[in-house]
Amino acid sequence: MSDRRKFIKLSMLTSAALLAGKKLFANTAPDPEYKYPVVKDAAVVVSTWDFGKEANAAAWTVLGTGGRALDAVEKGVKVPEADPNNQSVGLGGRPDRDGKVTLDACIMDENSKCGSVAALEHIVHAISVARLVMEKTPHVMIVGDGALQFALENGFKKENLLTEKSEKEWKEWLKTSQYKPVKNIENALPGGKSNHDTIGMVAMDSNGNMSGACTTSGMAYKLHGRVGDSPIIGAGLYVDNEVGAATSTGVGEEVIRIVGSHLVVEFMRQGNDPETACRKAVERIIARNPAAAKEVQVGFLALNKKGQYGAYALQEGFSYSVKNGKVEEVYQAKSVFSSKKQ
Ligand code: SD4
Repeated sequence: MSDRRKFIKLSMLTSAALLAGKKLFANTAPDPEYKYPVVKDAAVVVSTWDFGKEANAAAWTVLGTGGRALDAVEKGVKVPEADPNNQSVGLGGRPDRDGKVTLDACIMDENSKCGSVAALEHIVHAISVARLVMEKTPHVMIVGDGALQFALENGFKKENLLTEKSEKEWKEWLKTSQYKPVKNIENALPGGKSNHDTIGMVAMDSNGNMSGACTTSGMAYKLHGRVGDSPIIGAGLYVDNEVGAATSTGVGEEVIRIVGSHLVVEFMRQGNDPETACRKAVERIIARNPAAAKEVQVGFLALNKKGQYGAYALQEGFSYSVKNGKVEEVYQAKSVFSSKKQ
């Protein structure tokens, strides 16, 4: 090929690549509206499930007095962590199949700083260990024995997290040893009280800064060492201070596959409101594996920079709690599948 022909071919290829690039960019460019103006004093906190209401109240003691969202979410999620009757977070959490309570938690602030612990044993406030990882180490994530060692070196107290109640239930479970996540177990307790799982909390403070926290004992009777979505930045939690924040609950394996919380934030960046962004992420799970999606629960919860919030779940029964200057409520999220429709 002559040099001239080579040159023409190359410039044609380059133009085609540029055009393709332009098209690609046009498809992924952020909505021009995505940089929301900061609404002063628009402090708000949202969290998963109905027990989030109590956690939100604790977070509000920080947000309502002009404090930082990061401090608010840590303080908020410490409430269910310390509650022995909440069998899915911290003290009293259901153990793995070997009878060990192993905790997963992560935290993220308005500067994209983040910290995480996974498969952590014997420490009630996994979220505070995650925060310490964020603030005192060059790392994002510390797991297992290393996480315990780090916590103990930093003054955390070693405790037995397995309560009598959780131990009794585990021994009962051992009789069959059937491992299958039960969808909608959140409706199982009398009086409509939640029996689910994992607190994910995201908040915006009165300076318009966002943070999030997520903490759990994970799926009950999991394999020892199993880690879910909750401590994984982007899966169980994601915060982008320009756009918004999201968190998830449910079967973590499904959330990790689609990097769920990050996906929700990206959908918001494209101009979707929080509920639509959550619905689109749920639909992505279904698109990946329609048959499996019918059998499990996953819920997403999101907050944007305007202080708007929304949620969506695979199955009915996912509730979320909201607190701002005007509202203190528990809402039922919409879902794709419903027992009424089936
Ligand atoms: C996990 N996502 O470990 C957590 C559990 C959960 O509702 O949120 N259940 O997979």
